[in-house]
Amino acid sequence: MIVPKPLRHEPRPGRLLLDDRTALTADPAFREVAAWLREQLAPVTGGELLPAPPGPGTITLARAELAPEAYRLTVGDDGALIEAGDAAGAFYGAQTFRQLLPAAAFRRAAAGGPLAVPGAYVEDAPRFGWRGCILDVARHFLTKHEVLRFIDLMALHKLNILHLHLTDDQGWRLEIRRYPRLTEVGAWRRESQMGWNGAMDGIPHGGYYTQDDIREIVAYAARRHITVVPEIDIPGHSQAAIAAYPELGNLDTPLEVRTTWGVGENVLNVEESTIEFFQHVFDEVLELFPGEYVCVGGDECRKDQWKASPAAQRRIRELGLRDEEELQSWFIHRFDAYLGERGRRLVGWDEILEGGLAPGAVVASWRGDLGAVTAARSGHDVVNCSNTSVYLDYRQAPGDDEPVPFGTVLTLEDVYAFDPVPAELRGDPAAGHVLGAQCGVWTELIDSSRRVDYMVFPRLAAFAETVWSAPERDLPGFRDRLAAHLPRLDAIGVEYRRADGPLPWQ
Ligand code: TNX
Repeated sequence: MIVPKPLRHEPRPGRLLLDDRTALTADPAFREVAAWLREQLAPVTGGELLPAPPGPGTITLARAELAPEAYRLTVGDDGALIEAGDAAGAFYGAQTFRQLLPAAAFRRAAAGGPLAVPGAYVEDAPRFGWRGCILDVARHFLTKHEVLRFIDLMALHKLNILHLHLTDDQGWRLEIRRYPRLTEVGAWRRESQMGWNGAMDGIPHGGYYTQDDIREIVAYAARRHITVVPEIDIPGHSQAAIAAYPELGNLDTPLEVRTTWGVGENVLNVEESTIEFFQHVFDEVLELFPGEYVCVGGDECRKDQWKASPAAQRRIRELGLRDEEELQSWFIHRFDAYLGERGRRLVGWDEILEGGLAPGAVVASWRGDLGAVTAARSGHDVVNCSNTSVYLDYRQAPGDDEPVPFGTVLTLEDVYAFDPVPAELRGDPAAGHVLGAQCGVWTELIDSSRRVDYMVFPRLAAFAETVWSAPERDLPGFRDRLAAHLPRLDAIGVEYRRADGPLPWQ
């Protein structure tokens, strides 16, 4: 019972017994995957899984002519064979192999006897190349260790993109050497609003990642075949940066790091010095994040201050623009050009479609399916992040006892029914522009790692099937797989939402 569902999974005669003498041998191209698998299995078998020639009882990672990320796994009396064409495929084969073991194999202690792996043949490859999750560490900070743990949980579900939302009105979470106040001031807020419209809690909140922390997170993710896509959200959602450097804003009066939720009116000004400031920020971001994609946000930028600002109006006239929408588009284009010159691709929320968009830009579409359809039809690659289907900050049930009672109800079944290719695009060649999907973990009301667990699991298992598995849906089959999967989450120590509702919550 493997999650996400593989393309093919058949029982085979025989079984493999793992114990402290089990050997593990790998093609040199898969050395890192072998090291990772040893780290997972050694505490459980009590052995070192030393290399040995393929033979009875041995786990072998071998190369084969297979597509990127694809793998084949064969288990029988004479051992386990994981075949792949690249290290990512070998890694996914190793993840599936772990799931063939009893759930006790997900603990970090000896299983107390040999572990039986039933004979099996698995053939597998992902449906989409972009299998992502947005983690908002700006509204509520997650410690480095919590992020590393989250990366492991993503990898268990064969996700490969961590979109890290590093900045917002309520916090700036990334050390920038050139502008230390971004974290000295921008990483801390006085208090937070309780509930979407609630009273203030009076409790200071904050935290940030040093550049060394980020290098560690990126390397840790890379070893699990996950690319971290950083997001620095501009020109809206920027109040924490303006609090640190008031010259970035449109007002004469100082601002504090925002303490309430919702879409704020404090946005960046459009001075050349502000664009330069953020290009300097991105210079450091690009050093830290080697992946091709870099997100500049671009969502929910209110135009009130630009309308009232003589400087912004002058800019509109100088550039011959029609209105503030075009000003925002011009702003985003500046960063598109900047990133393009450095061999990167811009990712932005679907508002970047308004007022024209640079051709290479990738649209992260969040407002239902609409942005995805528009972006794909106009020839842009798109990642479907639909808030009506995969926003995991939305409540899971209507009850008053939901610990995070935000948004419309989005059940496990709703997430499972999601298709990254919107219905309107089916049969349309433009569907080829859909790179995949990302679920969203926005954290206005998710103020701890425990709550992340509760909101994300087990819905992440359903989401993983929508991006990895074949498009056909089989809800009873998914429920069976999930029944086998939950004990794995229990063994890891994930406090997921139970089918019968929340446990008493402090
Ligand atoms: C919309 S998704 C936002 C976020 C919020 C989220 C809450 C997006 C681009 N903007 O800033 O956190 O809704 O669900």
